[in-house]
Amino acid sequence: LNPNLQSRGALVVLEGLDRSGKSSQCSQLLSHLQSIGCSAELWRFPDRNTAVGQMISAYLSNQSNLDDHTIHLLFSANRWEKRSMIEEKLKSGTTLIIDRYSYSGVAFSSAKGLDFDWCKAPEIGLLAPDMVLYLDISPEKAAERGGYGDERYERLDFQGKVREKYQALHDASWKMVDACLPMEEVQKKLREYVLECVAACKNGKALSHLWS
Ligand code: FDM
Ligand code: MG
Repeated sequence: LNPNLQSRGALVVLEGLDRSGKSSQCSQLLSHLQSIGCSAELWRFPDRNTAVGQMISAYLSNQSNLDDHTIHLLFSANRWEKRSMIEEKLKSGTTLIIDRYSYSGVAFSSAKGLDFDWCKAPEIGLLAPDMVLYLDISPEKAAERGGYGDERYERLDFQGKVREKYQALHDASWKMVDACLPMEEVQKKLREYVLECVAACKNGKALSHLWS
């Protein structure tokens, strides 16, 4: 172990379409990490608890209407308002599992027709995840899982567009997991990836920033 390298928690992001199983997989991951004595927390974006988050929540539940650019920037602001807390957590040695991050921001807004690079711009400088785990599912299969709720974006045709945008965003650092595998198998794969990532961060892997 190089003594100049700082040991820290890992920033792990789960992404995927609605009904891909992200939220259940995230909570199982959290329990697993905690059960093996790893300090970990589960966060999600949007974080609906802040003032900005409440505006986002009202928009998603169709209680308010906002210009597409405006809501995009609010989603981004919701990450910026948590940026320093994320950094503190990681530096204190806590691993963060985050349900959605900047990739959702870009995929959902650009799927509405906003310019892809314009959507990426406000995310520049946020902490880059150490690992992105993408739960891959077709919108048709996702819809079979008991259907969508009635929030904005929970429509089959729109989810198809979001998936295309996710495909344009993903790079070699993403781990693609087939979300149609049995839940336990998905969880097993996720655990392997996450443990690998936690170990790398413990051994001094440096934090980086978007978009890297
Ligand atoms: N969403 C989520 C966005 O459009 N932009 C973002 O930056 C984020 C984080 O919000 F439809 C969308 C994705 C989803 C909706 O998310 C609410 P949850 O995970 O379903 O609560
Ligand atoms: Mg949802």
